[in-house]
Amino acid sequence: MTVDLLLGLQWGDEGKGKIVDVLTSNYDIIARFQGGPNAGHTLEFDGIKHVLRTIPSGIFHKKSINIIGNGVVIDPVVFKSEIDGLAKFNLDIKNKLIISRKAHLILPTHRLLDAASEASKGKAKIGSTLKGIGPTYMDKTGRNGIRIGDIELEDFAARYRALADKHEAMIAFYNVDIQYDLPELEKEFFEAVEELKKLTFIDSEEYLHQAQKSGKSILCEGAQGSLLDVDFGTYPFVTSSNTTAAGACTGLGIAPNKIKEVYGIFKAYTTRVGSGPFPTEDFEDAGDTMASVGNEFGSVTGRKRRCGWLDLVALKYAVQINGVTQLMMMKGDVLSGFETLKICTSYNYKGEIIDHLPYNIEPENVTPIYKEFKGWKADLTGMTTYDELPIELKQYIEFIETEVEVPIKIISVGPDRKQTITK
Ligand code: 2SA
Ligand code: MG
Repeated sequence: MTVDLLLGLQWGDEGKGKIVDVLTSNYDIIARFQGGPNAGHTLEFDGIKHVLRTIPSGIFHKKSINIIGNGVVIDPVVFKSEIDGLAKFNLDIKNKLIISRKAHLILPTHRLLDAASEASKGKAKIGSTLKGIGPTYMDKTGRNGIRIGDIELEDFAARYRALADKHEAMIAFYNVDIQYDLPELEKEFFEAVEELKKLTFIDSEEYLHQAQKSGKSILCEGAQGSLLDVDFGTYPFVTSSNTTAAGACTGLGIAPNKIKEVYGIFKAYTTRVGSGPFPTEDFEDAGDTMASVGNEFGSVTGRKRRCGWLDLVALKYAVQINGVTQLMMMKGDVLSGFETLKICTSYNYKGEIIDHLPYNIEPENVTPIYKEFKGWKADLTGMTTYDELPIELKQYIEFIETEVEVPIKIISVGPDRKQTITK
């Protein structure tokens, strides 16, 4: 029996989808534990590129069962389009994908509330993906939410109406200009709910408990990144779930002492999409080069991602909170061609040099302090072994390992499954 956990250590988009896909053949079950259609997990194989939103990244492997846990929020409309998009792959969705009855539903009015809340904030907006994530988790913790299991109840429509009516009053309260046609959105919603009903609903905590007892291996798949965690991220510029290791326990019903390996995924540099502080953000050529070479655009919203150097202060913080046991470094290939590379090793925080993440990392408080590294010219994308990598990249990797005190076990040198080097 094994339960391992994989999560992003930065602000999301570290490449989790690719690594789950690479690791999937080692696991019987892949389980998502938080987030929802704000996630965009990109997988590339056999010349195909596919973005998954709510569905776990093990769906393309013949063997694995994919679970959407209680901690996830599901929008039936997005979900239906995801299922439709998978039709051409002839996957046995009905048997390979199962959903927790305790997962919460995103209603059309949750999306509208998200838009109204963002519009009301003006310049201070969070930069939400506007998928209704925040309002849905608010209803969950406020004990007003509707869950997947409720779809099976006779009074589902009445429960829906009561909550949607309340949301409409709240939208009016925001007093912002939001245009919408609710009957049209509801038509689409209820049609999608009918499609959702064709899938398998389970009590996933019990399923996972039995799976563990019968010796099955489980990989828990995180979404977004540790710095977007509602407790430990750069609040309020965060998402509304626990993206860190503890989220896997609450989002699946897996006990903490059952988790063995914690795989921490990070990019060789840093990106962030949406608002909020980002100490190592680069506004010069380096940032632009990372964005264009790394194709740094949101896989859900298409937004350009902000780019900058690797931040070891933030990385150490994430490693510590998650108890990371193995690191995986993505997109090293994007750094090929830089004369000099930089890694932030500490912060000047209000005049004091610190190497931990303080309460407030707004730019007026924090100036990053960098160590420089010699760059390399070689194209890494065809390399298959650690030995082949340029000495300068090895020095970069080994510096990170020494500082963070966790080994880097996988180095990704391109988006395809095959472009993955094991160390
Ligand atoms: P939300 O939608 O309310 O959870 O947004 C709150 C903040 O969390 C950020 N966030 C993300 N950051 C990076 N990647 C995410 N997923 C998509 C992707 C994003 C996209 O994989 O590319 O396509 O733009 C993601 N989801 C949420 C968000 O930017 C806010 O800062
Ligand atoms: Mg993504």
